Formats: sequence, C-alpha cells, structure tokens
Amino acid sequence: GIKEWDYSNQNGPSTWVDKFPMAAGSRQSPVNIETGRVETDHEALSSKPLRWKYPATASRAIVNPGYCWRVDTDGDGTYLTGGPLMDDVYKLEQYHCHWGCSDSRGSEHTVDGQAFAGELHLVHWNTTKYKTFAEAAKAPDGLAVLGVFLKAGKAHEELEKIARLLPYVSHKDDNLPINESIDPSKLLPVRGGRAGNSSASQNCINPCMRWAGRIIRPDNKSRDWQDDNGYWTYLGSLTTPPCNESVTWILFKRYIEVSHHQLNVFRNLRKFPRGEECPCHENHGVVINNFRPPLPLGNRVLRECGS
Ligand code: SG7
Ligand code: ZN
Repeated sequence: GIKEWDYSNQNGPSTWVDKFPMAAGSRQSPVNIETGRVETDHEALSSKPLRWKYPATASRAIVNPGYCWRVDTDGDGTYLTGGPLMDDVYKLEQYHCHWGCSDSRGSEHTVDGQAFAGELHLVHWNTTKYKTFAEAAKAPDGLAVLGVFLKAGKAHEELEKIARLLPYVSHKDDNLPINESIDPSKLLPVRGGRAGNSSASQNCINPCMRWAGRIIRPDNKSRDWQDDNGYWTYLGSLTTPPCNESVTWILFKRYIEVSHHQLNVFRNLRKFPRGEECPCHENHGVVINNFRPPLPLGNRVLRECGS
C-alpha cells in the first residue's frame, strides 16, 4: 500500500503536517540544544534523583518496522522515575535507534547545531497515571524517552549484540525473539551511581538543576558539557507521526561510542518487505537518514540536571 509517511523527499518530515496536524504544534521534537547560553542556577525544580532499573531479560524481540530497528521489551520490573518525572513511575516499552547515511549525521536532537552519528531512544510510559501505552501516548505526561547520542569510534559491546541480530531482521516486518540477555542499562552512557542488585542494573543521577548553559562549578571554572554526567530535559513530542505532544525528553550529555562498522550494519536494513521488489529509485531501499530535523524550542524551557 501507499506509505503514509517516511523520510524521503516525497513523504518526509516537511510533509508530515499535511496528514498529521499534531506535527505543526508548538511542543514538537527534536530540538537543537544550545549549551552556550550561560544561565544562573535556579531553585531546585525537582528534588529527586533520576533513577532507572532494567532487568537484563527485558529485551524480548527485535523488529524491523521499515524505518528503524526496534527492540520490544517486557516492561515488568523496569522503571524510570524521579528527576523531571517526579514521583510517577514509567515502564520501558521499547527502544530503537535513528542514524544517518554517514557518521556526521543521524541524530534527531543536535547540540549547538552539531549532529551525532545516531540517537538511541528508550521509550517509557507513565504507569502511575495510565492503564496502557496507547492511553499514555495521548497524555501530556504520558511518555518519557531517554535519549543517548551515538558517536562513531570504538565498537560498543552491548550494541554489538543487536548488530549481530540485525541480519535476521533485514526486511520490513521481520521480527525475531531475543533469547539472550541484552541489558538496556548497558546502552546508557552513565555508570556508577548506586550499585545494582544481582538481577537488574539500577542507576541514578543526583539532582542538581541548572538552566541550560555551560556548567559553572563552585570554583567558577566552566567545563565542557561532554564531561558532565547530567542530562538535559524538556517537554516535547514523538519524533514520528502522529507526533503526539506527550513526551518528557531526557537526553544524556555523555554520548556512547559505536563503531563505523556497527553503524553500517544499521544502514543495511531494508525499508521493503522480504520478497518484494527493491524500490531501487531511492538509496536501494535501505534505512538511512531516519531522523527528523530539529524544530523550534519556542517558549519551552530546556533544563540541565545532574552533576
Ligand atoms: C520509531 O520512533 C519507533 C516508533 C516510535 C517512534 O519510529 O520506535 O515505535 C514503533 C511502535 O514503531 O513511536 C509510539 C512510538 O513509540 C517515535 O518515538 S520517538 O519519539 O522516541 N522517536
Ligand atoms: Zn526515536
């Protein structure tokens, strides 16, 4: 059938508003993060550390929906809470990735106008307030997405487990159960914090809210955002149609490294189903540049948290 949306010239991000009116809203994602704006500390907006826990068995199946790779998870025993989410408890629904055609583009969010090679998204939903993912996806505080920037460099061990499965889901609608342990917390750039228990990794980032801008330490020397264990947070949307304005975005300042080869494995996924003709007119039907470009932050506040 005719595809409703994609990342091509014809049905790409600039056309989404025609079929998905929410895409024209004022709370859209991604955005460009301007770190250079030095702001003074603000009163603590949330006193709770951001905490998460994922059982190593959470990753259940890997899927090729034709526009990314996605790992569907068993939310039981997973949680994300604290920080901008306050006391609400969110469960992990799935994680997926966005990437480019080369290592210099691919992320959805940008930092000071710079794109990364990719961006990993861990999608959670608010189980304190809503009964299902679908219900939460329509609510302004329904979803929370953890975002991790990918930079080309050395190979990533946990992502390698995913890269090794991708040839088995090379075509659209392919789906493969995962029988090994792929630990979502090992995909995050922040380690340490509280030690995890034996069956699941648990981590946290302590509260320390500041306004967007370069970190000002007590010694008044600024340091680069890349040295920081913290995160940026703002209220936004899903980055794909229907672009619901239901996401609290939490973006780690630290990136993770993945190898050029691992990115190339992502770039080999097909947009078309097994057995169908290759639509060779566009990039031989491979999934690349599956990112939405940044949208205006507008009146929204981008907060900087953690230390
Ligand atoms: C990816 O990003 C997929 C979508 C996801 C979308 O295209 O992972 O999920 C499915 C089920 O394919 O949409 C509703 C949803 O999670 C948008 O998520 S994102 O804003 O984190 N990029
Ligand atoms: Zn995403």
